[in-house]
Amino acid sequence: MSLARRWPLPLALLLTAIACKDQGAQGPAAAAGGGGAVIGAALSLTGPAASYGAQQRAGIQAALDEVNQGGGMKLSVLIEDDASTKEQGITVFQKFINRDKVSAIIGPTLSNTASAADPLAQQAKVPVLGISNTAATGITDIGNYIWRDSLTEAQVIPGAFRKAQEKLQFKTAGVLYGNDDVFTKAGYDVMQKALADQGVKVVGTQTFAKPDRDYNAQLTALIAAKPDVLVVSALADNAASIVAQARQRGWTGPVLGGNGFNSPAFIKNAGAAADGVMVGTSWNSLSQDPANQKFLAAMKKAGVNPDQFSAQAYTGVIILAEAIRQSGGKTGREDIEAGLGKLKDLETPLGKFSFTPGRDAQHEPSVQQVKDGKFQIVQ
Ligand code: 1QQ
Repeated sequence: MSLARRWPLPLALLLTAIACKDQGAQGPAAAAGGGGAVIGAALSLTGPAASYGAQQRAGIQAALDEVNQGGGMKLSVLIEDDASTKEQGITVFQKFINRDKVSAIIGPTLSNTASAADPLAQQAKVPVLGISNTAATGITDIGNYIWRDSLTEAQVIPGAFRKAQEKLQFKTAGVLYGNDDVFTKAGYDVMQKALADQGVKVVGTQTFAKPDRDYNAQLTALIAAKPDVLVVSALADNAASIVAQARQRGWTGPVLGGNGFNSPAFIKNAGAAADGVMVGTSWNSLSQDPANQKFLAAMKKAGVNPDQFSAQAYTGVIILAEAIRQSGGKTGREDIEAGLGKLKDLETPLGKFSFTPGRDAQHEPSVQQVKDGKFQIVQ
């Protein structure tokens, strides 16, 4: 059970701050005493998105060490648990904006939480940099203070599905998606359009909700419709059980996932059932670019197995440091906002990074497939 559910919210927040401090991130005291910019990071450290939050924390810490060791700049990051919920995300944003008076906010982890919390920052004119929000609409269009370094499902899925169709030659699909989450619903909309554009006939569509653990009714119906491919929009925990239960029900065909699948936690929890699953991704783990090699070395040093989420979180800190540089070292909210607007072609682990005019991410996506228990980039 999460901290947030067992204890009243203020105590849960305090415990999270202490827990984070123990694990190396800067606590409020360190941040206040050190000068420089203080950034708030709202990450899902408990709840259904906790596997992403752990990776994000590791990526932020690695980038922070690098920026601060580089000299010339001092950044502190206050990490708080958004508990994978809208309610806790709002509480954390209010604390960052009003109490900690942060210069900018990183996160929150889920689009679902961002849709509720980001409007508070927009209203207070605090720049927000999403590092994993992929719902195509309803995030950066909240307003001009909302930015993200995560490619949307609309930027990734059509290309990934085209590559999958080239390899697998499917003509029909069965679709399963979560209908209680902004990201899983938005991902479904993009998937449905991509399939239609590719001339793939959807022979069945089923839904589930985040708390569900048994998907056998939905899977039985989908498999009975004999699709060539199973398409799933789900967060990592649900995705692992869905794929495992599909294999148990005799499904041997391919599975295409959305961004929720891009976590080693999905592979770990699905086990051998994960083999063959294909998904579009923002991070090319094989990239030989110096920025990616630097990121990989930092994660190795930290003893963390890197993934897309740690790469995007690491990139988030590098982007904010560059925004401060673009503003001549000034760290106010308006300075960072202006600096983000000037940033262009920044070398990052995600590739050469710029923002679109709508403050979304602009860089090359990749496709990966699970083979022998690992994500492998599809060439
Ligand atoms: C979102 C996502 C999740 C799968 C990852 C955090 O992409 O909520 O937008």
